[in-house]
Amino acid sequence: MKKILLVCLLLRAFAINAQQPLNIIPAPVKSELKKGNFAISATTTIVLAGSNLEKSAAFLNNYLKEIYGIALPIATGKAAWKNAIVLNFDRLDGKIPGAYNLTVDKNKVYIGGDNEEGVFYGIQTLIQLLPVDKSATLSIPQCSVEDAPRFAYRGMMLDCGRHFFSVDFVKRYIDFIAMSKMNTFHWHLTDDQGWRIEIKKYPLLTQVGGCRNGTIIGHHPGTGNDFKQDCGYYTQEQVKDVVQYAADRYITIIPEIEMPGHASAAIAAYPQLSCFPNQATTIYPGTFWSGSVKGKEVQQTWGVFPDVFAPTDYTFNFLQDVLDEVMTLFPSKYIHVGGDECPKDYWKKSAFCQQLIKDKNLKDEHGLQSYFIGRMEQYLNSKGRQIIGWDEILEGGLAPNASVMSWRGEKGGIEAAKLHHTVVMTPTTYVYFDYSQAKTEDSLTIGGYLPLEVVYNYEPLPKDLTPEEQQYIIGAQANLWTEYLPSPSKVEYMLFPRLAALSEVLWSAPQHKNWNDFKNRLPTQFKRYDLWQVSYHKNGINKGA
Ligand code: TNX
Repeated sequence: MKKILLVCLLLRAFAINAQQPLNIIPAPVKSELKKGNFAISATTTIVLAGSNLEKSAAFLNNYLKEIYGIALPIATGKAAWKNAIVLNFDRLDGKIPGAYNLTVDKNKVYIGGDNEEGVFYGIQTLIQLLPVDKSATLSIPQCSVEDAPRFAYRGMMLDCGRHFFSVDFVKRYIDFIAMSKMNTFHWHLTDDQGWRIEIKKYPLLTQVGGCRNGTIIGHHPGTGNDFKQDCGYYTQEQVKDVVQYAADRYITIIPEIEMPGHASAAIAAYPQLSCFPNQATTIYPGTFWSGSVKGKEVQQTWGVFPDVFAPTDYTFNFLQDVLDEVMTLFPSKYIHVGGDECPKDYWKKSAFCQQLIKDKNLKDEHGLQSYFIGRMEQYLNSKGRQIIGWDEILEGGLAPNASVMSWRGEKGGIEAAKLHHTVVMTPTTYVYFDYSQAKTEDSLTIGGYLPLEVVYNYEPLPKDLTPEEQQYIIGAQANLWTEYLPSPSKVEYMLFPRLAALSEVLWSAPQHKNWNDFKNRLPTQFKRYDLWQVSYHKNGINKGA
């Protein structure tokens, strides 16, 4: 009897352990709820006790203003720590930037970050302690939190090639990432259906490549064409503004310029980039098309297309020029060069390509793809940057310093980590947010089935790797491809609440994760989504919905 009682008590202790006393997502390392509250009012002062913390204070103030209609005074130096939100540095010696302590007592909120990022993440936790009711007084519970991130790379991608999204929405998306304590925005800027970044040396990229004459209606191959022109691109001034906006939120933007495949929009602008410049774009029978097909066209349907970049000096010079401008805009260590889904049909038919394969002693067209990426890597490395590409860049041999985004499952990532290359995990099976969230979706999606629980239970470190090899997996990222996401509200609908689950995968150590407990914290998060006025999938909690 005594033994049973002991087992029961132990079980209860474990259950309590896994339960978070505060509704914070992602789950922190340690948190404790105390008695009493602290009320933030218009006279509460944000005290900058450490230097360079203005960005965190500004973020909090913007949030308070937008959601609750108040902004707090900011003081520096030795202002009193009473009726205050104190931002400071604590020495925590975190392995990865972003550790922080937060305490709320009857006089103040205290946030001590290991570094600037840590203070910023402490602010994100504070935001989650605020009431989810607009009319309430801003009363928060007294508590203490100790926290630190698990992975260094915590990413989210947005495809602005298939559908263009405004600068305002891109900034909102960056805010969503920041509030999830994530630090990387992968900006997919070029694809077959649109080239979205201004390149001064090649104005036709956006004038021609930034517009398509129509889009198929419904799921591929579709039921018709909408016959609507669809245009849009970001000017370099706008890009600089977005990069700064992200940096103020401790987010790095990795730009992606697709090569050698997914290049129809660039080829429509500059046909010389193709192996067969004079051959019109092939429109396959059954494709619903808007307008005539005079020559090279921006694609109006979804899929993979055979007209890819020719590996000529013209193309390499063009891409180097493009990347020169891209590098002046984006200070990121990584430049994403795509590399996925490059059909080899045209390279097989091209006498030039076949000669190049012989001249360079390459095995085949996969060798040619590897040569292509290798040349671009050499160029980017010479400018002090690193390349990252989709896992197809492994085929035919990986460029010496390349990092890999493993999307076709975890296989590519495992292979690359064994070769001691840095890896970001983004497998379709766990983090493709364009897939359906419910078995029967209420709106059009690309297909697939990726419910919240599957995202939540994703473990980015594969068991097949040794601990030494696992160190090459720097983190993970979810991808939001937008073939079937024509509007910001649809993007949000596919993002939420799966972004919350992803944030916990990336931030919280496995021993602090618990699906049932996450589900208990979710209703508060849903109320916060309502406060933000975003669309979200409400079915997330029901298994098999
Ligand atoms: C594959 S993931 C692609 C994208 C599509 C996506 C749709 C990857 C590197 N390529 O071009 O949009 O599937 O889920």
